[in-house]
Amino acid sequence: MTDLDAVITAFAAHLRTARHVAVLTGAGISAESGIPTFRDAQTGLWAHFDPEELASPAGFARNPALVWRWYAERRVKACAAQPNPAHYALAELAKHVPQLTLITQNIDGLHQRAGSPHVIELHGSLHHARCMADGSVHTTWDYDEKLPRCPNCGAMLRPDVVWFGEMLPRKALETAWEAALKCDVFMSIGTSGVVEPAASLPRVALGRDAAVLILNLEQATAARPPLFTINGKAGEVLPRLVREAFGK
Ligand code: BV8
Repeated sequence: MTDLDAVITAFAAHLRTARHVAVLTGAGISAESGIPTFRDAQTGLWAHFDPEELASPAGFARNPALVWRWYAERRVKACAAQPNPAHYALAELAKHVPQLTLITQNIDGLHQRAGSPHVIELHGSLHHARCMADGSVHTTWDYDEKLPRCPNCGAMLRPDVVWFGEMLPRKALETAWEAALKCDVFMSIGTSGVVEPAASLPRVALGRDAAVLILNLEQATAARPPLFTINGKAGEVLPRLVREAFGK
């Protein structure tokens, strides 16, 4: 039995008896859908832009057309992408545990398309734009001189995402924090765990003695239960984990 087999067997046992599973996902869960991770996204035209520069109020104020072009391209990629087995495994897992809270840092909407019923989007969505004047949120918009305009008042729209330096949606963050405090099993999938306050969620769960799995491609650190680490692809590991736990 390999280390991976042992961790999957051990963590599957926690899933089988879980009362409340909380899951935090990052860009890595969408990588196998062909969507570059946040830091890998800087290729081609974007190679010489710092994502934190583009994903910031100052970056948008400086060059709204450039930032809109970046989000428009990412939106096209997200719409063309398909959920991968990792997204579907989490949708399947929700059918087998009493309570599952799915929290994502991603803005691509792939969890919803995989059938996950309630998705907490901590950092907003590529598929929404917000009016900078009246705060209305839109799922379709027209461009005027390369900039989307509010159909209500004509003011400029901005991507309805959380930029660096901006507060997260209060309800989303409260729900995520409460899930990390109350869950008995926590999974962190495909995130480098750099961006706060999302990055603190696994630590909050661990502090409450939840069983915690960190699954990404980073060099797995030595871990002792209730902390488990797997260095592996979410699209391969998650389906195995759900099958091991529930035979599905
Ligand atoms: C805020 C939306 C109050 C836009 C994003 C302490 C407390 C609070 C705030 C801070 C703090 N310290 C610093 C801050 C400020 C800042 C921050 O955290 N900065 C970092 C750089 C240190 N936080 C904020 O500004 C937040 N606001 O807290 O407001 C405040 C403000 C200022 C100062 C104090 C308090 C707002 C943060 C939200 C920013 N918006 N996204 C957009 O997408 O365009 S962040 C964006 O980057 C993502 O949403 C995500 O959160 C993050 C990227 O992280 P990952 O998803 O992890 O992706 P990454 O590429 O890094 O890693 C991919 C991972 O996947 C890797 O681990 C890889 O191994 C793995 N992987 C790859 N392939 C696979 C895989 N794993 C499995 N399978 C695979 N196939």
